[in-house]
Amino acid sequence: MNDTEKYLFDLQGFLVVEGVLSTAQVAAANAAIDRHADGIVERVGEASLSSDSPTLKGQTGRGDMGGLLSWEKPWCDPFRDMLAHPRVTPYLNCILGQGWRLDHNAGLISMRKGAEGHLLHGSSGPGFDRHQYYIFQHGQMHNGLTVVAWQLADVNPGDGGLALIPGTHKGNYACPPPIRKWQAHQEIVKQVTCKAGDVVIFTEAVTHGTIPWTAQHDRRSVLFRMSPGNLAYATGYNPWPKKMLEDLTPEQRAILEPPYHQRLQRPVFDDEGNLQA
Ligand SMILES: O=C(O)CCC(=O)C(=O)O
Repeated sequence: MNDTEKYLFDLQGFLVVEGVLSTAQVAAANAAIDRHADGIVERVGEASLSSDSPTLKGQTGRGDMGGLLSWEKPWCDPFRDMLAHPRVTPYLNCILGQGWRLDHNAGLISMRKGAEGHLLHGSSGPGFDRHQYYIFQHGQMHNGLTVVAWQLADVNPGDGGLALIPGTHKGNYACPPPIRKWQAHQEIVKQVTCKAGDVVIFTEAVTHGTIPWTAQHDRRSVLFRMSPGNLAYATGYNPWPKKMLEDLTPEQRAILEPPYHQRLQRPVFDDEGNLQA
C-alpha cells in the first residue's frame, strides 16, 4: 500500500483497487453466480433495507446470496481465489495488520434496476465500538471490521450502489436521521464508481449504505468482511460449514483461522502474498 493509498484511506475511509480481476476471472465468477442464481433471495417485507425513506425506496428488494465458498468445484473457485489474493494481501496487511481473517462468510449483493437502497450506517461516533473502529496510533492506522467488495459489474456515475460519507470513520457526532435516510445533504454522500474487476475496501466505521440501483444491468458485488487476527465480530467460524473447508489450499485455509494471537504460530502473509506458516 503506497503513501498515496494510505493517505486516501486515512482521509476517506475507503479505497478502490483497480483491475484486480481479469475479464476472464470476472466472467468465471459471473458464470458461477448465474448457475446458482435461483439461490438469490430478494429482501422484501421485514428484510427491506430502506426503512421509511422515500429516497431510498425501490420497486424491488436487494438480492442476497451466501454459500459461495461452499459451492461444488469449479463454481466455488473464483470466490475461494478471492480469499488470499496476492494483489489484495498487502492492503489488508496494512489496514488490519498481518494475520487478518475472514469474519463473516462471503456474500453476494445483487441489485436489479429499481432495487431499493440501504439506510446509511457505520460505527463511528459517538462512543467506541471495539469490533468496528478506525484509530490512528503510533504512526499507523488500526481497523476493526473491514469490507473487501469484489466488483463483478461496472458501477457508473448515477447507477446507484455503494455510497458513503468520506471521512466519517473519524466522525464524533451521530449521523442525523435525514442524512442516514439520504433525504438531506445528498451532496456529502459519495456514490463509489468502479469497474468490473475492481475491489473496493472500506472500514465499517465509515458511514455507508446503498443508493437505489437505476442501471439497466444488474449490480453484482461480492463482500468479504475481514477482521484483525485477534478479533471476531461474527461467530460463523465456530464452526465454518464443513463443505467450505473441503479442498482448500493452505493459503485459503489460513484466512479461515479463528481469532487468536499472532505469537501462537498464526499463519500470516508477507506483502508479496507468501504464506509464512
Ligand atoms: O451496497 C453496499 O455495498 C453496502 C452494503 C452494506 O453496507 C451492508 O450490507 O451492510
